[in-house]
Amino acid sequence: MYASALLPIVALFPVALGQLNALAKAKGLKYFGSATDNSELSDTTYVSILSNISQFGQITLGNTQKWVYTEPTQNTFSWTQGDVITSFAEGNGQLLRCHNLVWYNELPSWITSGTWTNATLIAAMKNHIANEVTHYKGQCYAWDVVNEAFNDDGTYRVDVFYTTIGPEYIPIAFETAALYDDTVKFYYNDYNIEYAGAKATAAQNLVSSLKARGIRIDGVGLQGHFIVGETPSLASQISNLESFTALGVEVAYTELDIRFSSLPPTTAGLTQQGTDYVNTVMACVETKNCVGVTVWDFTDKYSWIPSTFSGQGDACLWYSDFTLHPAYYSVVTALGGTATATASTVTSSATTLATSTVTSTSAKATTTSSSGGGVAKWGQCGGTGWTGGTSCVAGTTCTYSNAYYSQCL
Ligand code: 9MR
Repeated sequence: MYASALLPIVALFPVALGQLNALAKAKGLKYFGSATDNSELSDTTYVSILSNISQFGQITLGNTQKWVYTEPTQNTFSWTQGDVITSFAEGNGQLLRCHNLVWYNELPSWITSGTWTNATLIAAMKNHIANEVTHYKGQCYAWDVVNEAFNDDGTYRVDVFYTTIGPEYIPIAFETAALYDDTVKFYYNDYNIEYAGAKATAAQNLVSSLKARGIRIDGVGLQGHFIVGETPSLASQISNLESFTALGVEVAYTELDIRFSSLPPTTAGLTQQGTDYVNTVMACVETKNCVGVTVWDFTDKYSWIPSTFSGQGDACLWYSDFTLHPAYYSVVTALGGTATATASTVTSSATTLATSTVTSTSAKATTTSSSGGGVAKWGQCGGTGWTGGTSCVAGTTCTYSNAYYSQCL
């Protein structure tokens, strides 16, 4: 353990940082969370981070509550995989966002290739919703009842439900879900509704029309699959969130990730990614009735991006090797935490610390510094409320990232 009882030891502990969920809650959110999937839960490093409630207070099932997993054969239900994740979250004391009940994707072939009438598909959909909501009753904070029902131009997405039942499948889904759980929040969830436009307007019209008919809808999930440098500004995100909350629903960012459209990222790109994450997280913090932010997995190791968008990625807050993106530090700082790379020191009882070599275990996000040299590369050097050092080690410059964060780059 210690090399000597007489010598001071500088322990190479991970950097001391604020933690996302604890900080988000202190700012008034209900949670900062992450999606996960069953196969990832055999990765012990991954699990140790995900289980830490200071870091993540909420879990979303990335896949295994979808229709193809839960009702692979008509009226034969399979909860085994979903239950693994709901038990995991429950064991950690984490909230659950349950995802999803009706979506065009990940449907079993008996639905997509079936021969349906309006009446038979409504019956099948109602049966699915009834069974799934009942099974998970009392476990979920929120349910994504209908997912991604609109095209980007605000028209309805054409899928088996729309083609067979028409747009009425959406009110029927919400109305049915409400019969089976009084307490869970029922959400509509979609992407490209994080800024004003035809699709956001369509989602808002849906909320208004459901409410006008007395059908319960409690929330709208804005997925937040963004691209570095193309993420909407803080002000436009707040104003967009408010256009939803004005309708009497809560909102949440439900699937946040901010990808690079080409790799590897540049230093400037990593700084921009931090700004983009901060603008999104802080938009939620600054909007009354925005309840939380969920990242669509926290590490690039398990991100869906590279397999869907070839050549793109590094969209998460942790790299594939579990070191931290600079954006992590930006978010922590914006949430009022301490984002300076510091190391803990351990000294023997009889000695005092004589050296100041500080080494981080996080290769990408922090670096080695020596005594008297200023803030280390990647460290924070400015921003609202910052009281630490403002000059950087030789070879790096204190670079403005956003109002909350400047960084030695
Ligand atoms: O991350 C999910 C990926 O593992 C699945 O292959 C994919 C298809 O089921 O779904 C991904 O999650 C999606 C989410 O359910 C809805 N919004 C878009 C997400 C990314 O595609």
